[in-house]
Amino acid sequence: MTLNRSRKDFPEDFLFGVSTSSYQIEGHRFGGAGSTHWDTFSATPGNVDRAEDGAVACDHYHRWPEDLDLIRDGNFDAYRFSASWARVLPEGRGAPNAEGLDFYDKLVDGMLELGLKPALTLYHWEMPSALSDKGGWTHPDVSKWFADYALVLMDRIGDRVWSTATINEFWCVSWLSHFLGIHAPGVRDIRAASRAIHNVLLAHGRATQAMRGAGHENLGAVFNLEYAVPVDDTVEAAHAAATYDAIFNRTFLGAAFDGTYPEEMLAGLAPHLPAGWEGDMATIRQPLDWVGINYYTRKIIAPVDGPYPALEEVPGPLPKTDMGWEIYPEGLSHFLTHVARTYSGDLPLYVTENGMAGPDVLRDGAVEDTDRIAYLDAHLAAVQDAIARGAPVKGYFAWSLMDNYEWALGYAKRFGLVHVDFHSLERLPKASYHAMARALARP
Ligand code: IFM
Repeated sequence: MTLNRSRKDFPEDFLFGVSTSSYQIEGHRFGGAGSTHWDTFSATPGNVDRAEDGAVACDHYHRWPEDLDLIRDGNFDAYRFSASWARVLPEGRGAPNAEGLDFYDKLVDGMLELGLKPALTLYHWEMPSALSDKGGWTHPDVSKWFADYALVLMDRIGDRVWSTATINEFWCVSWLSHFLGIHAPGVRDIRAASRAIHNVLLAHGRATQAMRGAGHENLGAVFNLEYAVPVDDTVEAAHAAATYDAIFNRTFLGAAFDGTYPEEMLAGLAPHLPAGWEGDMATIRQPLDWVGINYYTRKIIAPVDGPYPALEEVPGPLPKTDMGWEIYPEGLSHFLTHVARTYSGDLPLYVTENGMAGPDVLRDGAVEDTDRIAYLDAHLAAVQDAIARGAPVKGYFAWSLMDNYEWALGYAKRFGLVHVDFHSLERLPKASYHAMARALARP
């Protein structure tokens, strides 16, 4: 099976890449990295399926040359990777881990040698345990600690990375992890969640300011967006969906681009925000060079009786991925046009993550993941649609290069274009990888 579109259907300078993140692939036990809140969260029974952790993951720490070759041979232009705060600064502050800095240095040089653009993310969820012990994202000083970490890492590799994102997925860092308690640190508390929301945004602002001051360029941030659909046409359902949209999407986009929080978010969270939060909004709202959008699905939202936010997700009718997420490519073209019109204007937009977990089967030495090819094709068509409607979309990164640690769901959910055998750690390109490689081949 092939994709119905190829590189020639996109603008000349359009970039294609793949994404990964440090804890999900590197093997955190290697190379002197400090403990992170994912190490302790996963060691607590009931938090992660089969209590799996990222200690070995895909062993990218040792196998990175092979992984970069796969990216080059897939005809991709760029590699979106992340650095682990706890690998760079095992205690979160203070003395850097020389081996950790050397690792990212070699990795970036390795990408450049293969002609791949290094697209760095500073935080894809490895809060060092030493800082987590102090309250992590709820601590009033966490934004300063993060800005300091950003400068330590950028001082080493900032001269060679192509782009830098501060935070991956503000909503996951704050709401999913401190209100829903599904991700580390597994807190379920509205006050902690409100503080985490504000502090992770402030961390983005301060780090951006600090990096800009040090002369670093091409700075952005990555927002995960979900399309909220009211369950029916009642006023209550419309309000519930608007509240979901506010908490998931508009809180972070509004703060980063306009320096404001939406009314539906303040209605529930204002009493819990840190005192004097209004004074931080100008710092949060930093000029950016590009915007990253991670998009996977839509959610059907129903009102419920109960405390704020008084809503729940209900199953929808569309075909679903192995995550149980409905496949709704229209949401991607909606967000690409909506974000440009409402928030970011002419700034380049990148789809920094998009992909699906599938029921992949390795048979006779091959994985025929035709459902993934169809998913990628439909979402690339949505990108084309957004471009045709004037959205300045400049690139698309598939999630993910290879199967990896899917957080609280462990290793069972496979998002990769490349299959990983988690016993032998052998990599095997799936049909989707070959389809992308054919589509992206240059004449
Ligand atoms: O695996 C995650 C990634 O770490 C962040 N974005 C969503 C992906 C799939 O759940």
